[in-house]
Amino acid sequence: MKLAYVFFAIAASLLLFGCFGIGGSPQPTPTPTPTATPLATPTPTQTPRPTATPEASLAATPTPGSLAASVEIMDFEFAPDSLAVTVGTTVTWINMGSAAHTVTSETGEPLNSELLSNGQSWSYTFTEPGTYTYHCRIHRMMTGTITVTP
Ligand SMILES: [Cu+2]
Repeated sequence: MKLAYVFFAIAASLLLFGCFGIGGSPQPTPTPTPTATPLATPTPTQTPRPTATPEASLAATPTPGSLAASVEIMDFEFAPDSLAVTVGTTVTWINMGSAAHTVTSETGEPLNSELLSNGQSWSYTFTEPGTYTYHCRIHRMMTGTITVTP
């Protein structure tokens, strides 16, 4: 009777132990795998609206201080013989011909170069609007006009 009791006790403890071993030891509860947060759906890229091309920029106004123009003196003409510039423009005449020439205004006007031989140049900066006609002192048929606008 006593033996049976011991046996029972052992069996019971084994059973308990076994129970404990199998189901007792708390299995680590699986940490819930974080559900992948859905990637932010890419916002559709805005289709670039065509930028309005500024039409005014086509007519670029020359920067003050860098106004320059030139006239070539040929044998026997000014090229171009008619030139339009804005106030503040410096016009340079360059003698490309073999003969000597001048840039000379009609009486009372400011253009009055010395005699320019081949390769020499002469410049004048126009500060007043107006129409400036000129000629070559040596060859009176050589004429030119500079029109200066504000
Ligand atoms: Cu001349």
